[in-house]
Amino acid sequence: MRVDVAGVFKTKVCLIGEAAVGKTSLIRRYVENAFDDRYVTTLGGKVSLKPMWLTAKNDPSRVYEVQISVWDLLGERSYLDSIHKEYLKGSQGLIAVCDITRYSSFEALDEWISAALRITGDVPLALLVNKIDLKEQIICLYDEHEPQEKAARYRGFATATSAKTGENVNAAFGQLVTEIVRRFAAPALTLVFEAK
Ligand code: G3D
Ligand code: MG
Repeated sequence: MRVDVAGVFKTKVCLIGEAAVGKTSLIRRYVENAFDDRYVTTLGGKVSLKPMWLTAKNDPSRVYEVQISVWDLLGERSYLDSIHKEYLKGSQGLIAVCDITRYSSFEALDEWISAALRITGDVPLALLVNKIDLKEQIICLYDEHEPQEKAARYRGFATATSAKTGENVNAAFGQLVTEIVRRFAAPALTLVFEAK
């Protein structure tokens, strides 16, 4: 089968959420497929690039290349009004991250998400409950439907991830980017993503 790259889409995705929830680790896992236990505080915005390919479901010979720039932000809410505004501008998708071991980081996401959406406008959203590898070690678990309910309020989806094991990381980024392409570039297409 001949596969044509029918188009190249460029898109910007920003990660938001409290400090130490795993934003930088998720990006490393997604972009480099690596996990580093050394704590590296993000001192500014860092941009990582990752290509992805989407195939039209009804016509697998049509392949779309998506160039994603993933922006890593400071984990401080107090920066939301100043520094983050510049980073969030032009973002076509948001990844809101919380930590399964810290319920407060989940509660804080309402503030993060609504502030970010004010800057980006209505864009697709992924809510990631990260550090799912620690699920067995904690007592206070999230109510099963809570993340999905919160995400739905912003017309997004929720999923559990682990930057440490890689569980669901590619799938979450893939689903978000698929929705971005569907919303902004190819609304008539049904697309399935292939992680490469
Ligand atoms: P941030 O960018 O949101 O501030 P980091 O968060 O990516 O810097 O991660 C903060 C801490 O959480 C780091 O550990 C990191 O290794 C850890 N971490 C990130 N993702 C996961 C995960 O999925 N599972 C587990 N078990 N740990 C994770 P330290 O110990 O350096 O604070
Ligand atoms: Mg960081």
